[in-house]
Amino acid sequence: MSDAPVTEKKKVIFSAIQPSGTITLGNYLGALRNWVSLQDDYHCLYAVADLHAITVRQDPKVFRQNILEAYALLLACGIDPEKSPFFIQSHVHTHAELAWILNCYTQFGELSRMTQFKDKSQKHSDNVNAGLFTYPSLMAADILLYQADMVPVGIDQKQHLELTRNIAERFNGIYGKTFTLPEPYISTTGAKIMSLQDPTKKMSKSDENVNAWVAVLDKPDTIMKKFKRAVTDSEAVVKVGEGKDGINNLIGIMSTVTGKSADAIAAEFEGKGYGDFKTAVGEAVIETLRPIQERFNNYINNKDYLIELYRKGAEFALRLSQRTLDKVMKKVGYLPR
Ligand code: ATP
Ligand code: LTN
Repeated sequence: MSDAPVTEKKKVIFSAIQPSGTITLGNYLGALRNWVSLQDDYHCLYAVADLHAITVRQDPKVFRQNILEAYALLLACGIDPEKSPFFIQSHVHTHAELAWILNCYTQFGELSRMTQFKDKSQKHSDNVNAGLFTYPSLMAADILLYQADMVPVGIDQKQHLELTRNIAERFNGIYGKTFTLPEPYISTTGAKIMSLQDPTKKMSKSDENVNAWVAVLDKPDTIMKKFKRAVTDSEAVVKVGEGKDGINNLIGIMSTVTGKSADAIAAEFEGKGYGDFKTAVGEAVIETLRPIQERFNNYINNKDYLIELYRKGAEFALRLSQRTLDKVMKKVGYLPR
């Protein structure tokens, strides 16, 4: 529990994740793990960002299942809906409404500079749609609707958060204080887990090479195989170093899951080969994910319970976010309903 004085108002945290396929170890260590640990000390709200996910084409049947699985998996990771309202973005209509308004306070030039837009429009060059371009205004709406103070994300989302602040400042500048300016919350370990096959690139669930990522729901022997195949270097020394991206990444993963420092890990594996080290990392990851996988299997087989939870979450989120939307609409000059 927080040791902050009881009179001090708890800060608000908001974050979301796209249900665009398997949730990876990168998502877990970079973002989800922090979502869980922040729940006691802050007012947290979390969402499955399914509106964002259709910026890339989705098969309806698979998509429906992915949304439910993402919801169940986040619960399994430790999101506690009693403490943190937890909902599905498309169930709360204020998100799309505020996103439209914020689009009109976001510049074309700002959106053009977003690295994620540049990367994704290259990757999906046959479908560079307007949603992919205005993705950050919807993300800004998600955050600003709840007057969030902090947003736990991996480092790749920092640029979107800076844009969110700029949009909020611009709006506040024109209409007076309306939005809280959010800060990114990026942990020092696990903020950027790299691909196991090309450790100069981030581990990404949309990577076509399945050996590049570990899914939170991968079976133990699959996880072990993927770690054993991880690309390293020819030096055979377990120690952080320049030009050792593969080993640096494995040490980073080991350190994040065990809480040991990189130096302690290097000392433990001094004189041992990469084979031993990879096996140890694989085992540590398997043990971290095992209880999550067990809980996931329980949740996903209890659909009625999931529906009850996400409905409650959406009701709460709508009530809270409507206050901000009403305020915004009044300031812009819309007539009251
Ligand atoms: P995609 O591969 O489709 O871009 P993604 O794996 O990046 O998807 P998102 O839903 O965009 O997944 O991200 C969810 C959260 O996980 C974000 O906070 C993001 O910063 C974090 N995250 C994603 N990949 C990593 C990674 N490799 N290391 C650390 N954090 C990550
Ligand atoms: N763009 C984010 C997912 C996301 C998000 C948000 C994260 C959508 N809305 C609001 C934090 C706050 C991503 O991780 N790719």
